[in-house]
Amino acid sequence: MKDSLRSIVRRLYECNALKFGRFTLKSGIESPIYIDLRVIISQPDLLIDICKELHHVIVGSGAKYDVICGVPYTALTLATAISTLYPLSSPMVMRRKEMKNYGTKQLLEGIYQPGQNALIIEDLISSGTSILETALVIQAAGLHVSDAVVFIDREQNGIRNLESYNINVHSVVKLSEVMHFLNESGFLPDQQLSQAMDWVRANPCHISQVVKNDVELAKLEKPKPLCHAARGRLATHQLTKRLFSLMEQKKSNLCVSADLTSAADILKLADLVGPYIVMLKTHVDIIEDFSQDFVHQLSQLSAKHDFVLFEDRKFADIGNTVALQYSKGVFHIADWAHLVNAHLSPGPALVQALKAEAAKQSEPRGCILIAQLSSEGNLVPPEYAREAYKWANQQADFVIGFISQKKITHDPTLLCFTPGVKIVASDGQAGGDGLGQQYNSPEHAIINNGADVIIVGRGIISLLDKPDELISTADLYRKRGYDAYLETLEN
Ligand code: S5P
Repeated sequence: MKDSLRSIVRRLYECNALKFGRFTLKSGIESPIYIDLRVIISQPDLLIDICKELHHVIVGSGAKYDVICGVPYTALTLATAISTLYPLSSPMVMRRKEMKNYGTKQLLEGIYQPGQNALIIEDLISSGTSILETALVIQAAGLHVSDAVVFIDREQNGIRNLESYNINVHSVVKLSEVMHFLNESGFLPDQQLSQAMDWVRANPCHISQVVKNDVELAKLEKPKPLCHAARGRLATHQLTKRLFSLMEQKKSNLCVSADLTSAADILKLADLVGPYIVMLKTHVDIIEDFSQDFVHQLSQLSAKHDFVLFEDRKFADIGNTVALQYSKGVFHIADWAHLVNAHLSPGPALVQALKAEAAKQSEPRGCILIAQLSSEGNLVPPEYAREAYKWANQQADFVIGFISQKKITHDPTLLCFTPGVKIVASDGQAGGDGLGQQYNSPEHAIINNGADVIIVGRGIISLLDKPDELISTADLYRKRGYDAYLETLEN
């Protein structure tokens, strides 16, 4: 333990913030340790030293945040001190524990905007319940919480508990380190040390059931839907902004899937449907006469009609391989595709590798994660959706959304792209293609399942030989998709 921390721990011990003996906790359980960090509020020097250590960990954690929020009450003082010690990096918001019965009735005070990131500050973590309660209030105000920084980790499972709620907790010091230091300094006899260590190990804490229920409720509660323009303003990724702006301008949420095997056919399709779409999706590995000239012409059409190019490569290998598949080979995908997609199964390094390749391009590049598939009997497990959301938060400068049958998050800056869409005579479920594909109508995908962009292949491209019909059908998908989006705004 470094000297500055030793000095803090010694002072905490001297002011009875750390006690060893026999104590009955609020829960009725007997404990050999009692930690009460509230006393630090009366010792400004100690408080400032603790805040400097917390700030050191905040910087080291790499957490991205716009505001900080202390868990009331003790950590409110810590957050305030951090905010005043480091005013440029740490504006503060404050969580109320009780709702006012006058005025704004808000539970989060201060200046903030939906879509911003909040970093939680806490003095001590046992189960993680208090941090989670605070995160819920912050999230209800429309901000994201991905990280929390605590001074002492009691090592009773709190950090792991919060991991399953997508909150990474970084601690300054662990309780075992504190106790070993006190033991070495002669304050804590060997026997008491081993008793306390055994007790900590034998008493893991759990998140309170009440808060667990609140989390489930919060997930079900749909925030008021925002229009494309508002979501575009909140987004930080250039391609997300561009897509929302195109959706607004073209009154379209249509992506056509150009699953054709001839370069000329794809170019013909792109030119015909260009005015009605926001995105064109390709599978370049099915083109029999692929060439760099084709890519050049396709990019020109993307500029002419203003749509985004999405190569549906579904990367699914180790980082080194996907990096090569993305930028090398015959296709040089990174050179021309604004967006690509990736499976989660190989692990997050795959996305990092793609991102590193993307950074070599002069134009912005983005990635869509495959959270769910449309095909019957697919083996994508339900946990992928939660994991995909976590990765999207961690790589917000690269991941713009998900391929998914249902909206997996109400985060307004992340897009839900839904394939398996077809118009049929009857509404709702629209059958399949006999090869595992399962279709929904545009209305079902958008209104019931929360799609932001519908991906349509054969429902449109099968009409390539009848250009007039192809155009009117593309426009019909555009109109039905956009009307369905407008209906979601009214609900
Ligand atoms: O879950 C999925 C994911 C994708 S990207 N289901 C899909 O069908 N897709 C792709 O969307 C698929 O590879 C194809 O290119 C397109 C759907 O085509 P359609 O002809 O069935 O509309």
